[in-house]
Amino acid sequence: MMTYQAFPEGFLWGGATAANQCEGAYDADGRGLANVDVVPIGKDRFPIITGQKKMFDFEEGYFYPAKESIDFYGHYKEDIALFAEMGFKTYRMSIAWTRIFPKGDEAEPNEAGLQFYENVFKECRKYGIEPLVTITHFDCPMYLIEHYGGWRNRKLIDFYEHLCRALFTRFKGLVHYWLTFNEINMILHAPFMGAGLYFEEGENAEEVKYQAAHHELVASALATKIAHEVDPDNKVGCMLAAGQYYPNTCNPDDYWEALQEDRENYFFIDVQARGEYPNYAKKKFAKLGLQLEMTAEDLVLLKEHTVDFISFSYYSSRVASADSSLKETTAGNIFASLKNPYLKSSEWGWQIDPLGLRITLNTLWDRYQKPLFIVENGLGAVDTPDENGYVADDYRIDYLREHIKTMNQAINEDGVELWGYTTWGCIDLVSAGTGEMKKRYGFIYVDRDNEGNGSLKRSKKKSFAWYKKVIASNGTDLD
Ligand code: P53
Repeated sequence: MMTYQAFPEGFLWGGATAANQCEGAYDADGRGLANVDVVPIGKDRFPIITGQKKMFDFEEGYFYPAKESIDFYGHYKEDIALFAEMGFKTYRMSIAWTRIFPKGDEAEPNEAGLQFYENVFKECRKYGIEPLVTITHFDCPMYLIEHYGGWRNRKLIDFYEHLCRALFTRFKGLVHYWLTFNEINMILHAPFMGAGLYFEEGENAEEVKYQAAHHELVASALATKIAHEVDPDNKVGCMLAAGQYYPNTCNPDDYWEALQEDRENYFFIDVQARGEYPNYAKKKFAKLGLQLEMTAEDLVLLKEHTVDFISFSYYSSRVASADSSLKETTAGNIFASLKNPYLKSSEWGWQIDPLGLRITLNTLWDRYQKPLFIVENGLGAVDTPDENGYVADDYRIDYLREHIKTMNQAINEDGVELWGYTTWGCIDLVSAGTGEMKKRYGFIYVDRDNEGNGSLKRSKKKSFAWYKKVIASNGTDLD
């Protein structure tokens, strides 16, 4: 057996999920409808999540996987017991906004919704699992989209503030780690899923997206302020869909292109971590002629309430080129990029690059000097259970092992400060990008298919025992 240097004491090992991808029970106990409920599986999904096709309610002839999902709502005790069996130190999950405020603009929260999350957090605490809570993971109440236009409207800041106050006061002492917006840069790539944005004919989509982004950035700063006021022990993080861009060649034009692409994503974190709009962004807005409304108070809020830590998802690195005639892109990813010939791909065409994680960790650390948290990483793959329902997912173990190795090097050889690691979809759940169940990430198999058939029975995959050992050895035993 090869042993590796240990991770720092208290390192937060765990797994991650999101409400809309696992809870189901979309209309239980007063819950309202959200954007993430009305995105079906199939060919219309992409135009809908990107805000080009309008679907504001369930329609005939479509299947909506989030309605039932894996019914975490009805299985949370069983599922958390399994996480505890693996030795999770933390569990990253998200709040369904519409369980707390079904329409989004009510004066009082829905008690049944608050009670559900209180039960979940208490269940975690029973096993010594620290909840890490994403306040919004792609969800926005449909009512706010239909009546206010989603995050393009400044009023959303108030509704979000209201949500945050309800959560911070009710869960004081039960939750200490909060993330304000999942993958905040997703607003540029999947604006309906990211921020409830739908574009009317002839609209300046860039302007709408950056105005909505400004509202989210201000809301994030406000949430940070309130979280600290309510409980000084609260730690608030931002969340980036990360993955370094590489230049396609050493041609300086390609390097410049890669830098520009990286900035498009880092822009959000630059504001959340440093507290101001970077010059390159101001110049870009001016060049594009974007008219963005920002108040003097907004800028003060941004400056005074930067995040405590930086969290991110990492699945792959990306490639940029100045040569626009190059067309060979990676398939199946909202962040389509050029293909990297040095890397292998997953069954969904996502390129696998463990060293890219070390590079991304170092870049973020060099840029911000704030503690980091990897809150998503993993391999989406087809699992085929044997006659006993067992999945021997060595491919997933290999993927995770190689990423944990470079994470270890980033900490122990490069000195990056990393608080924790939560693998994506620790229990199989619905894919955000495609709506499939077939694209599985979990240590726990869930019997359900793309059409919604299946018993929902949970069973442990081979990776379950493996991850348990990794956590028990604090990362020294990866065999
Ligand atoms: P799925 C694309 C690229 C990077 C992160 O994705 C992404 C996406 C969305 O497809 O989203 C995050 O399920 C997101 C999760 C999502 C996960 O990556 O498409 O935060 O909600 O499930 C994996 O395989």
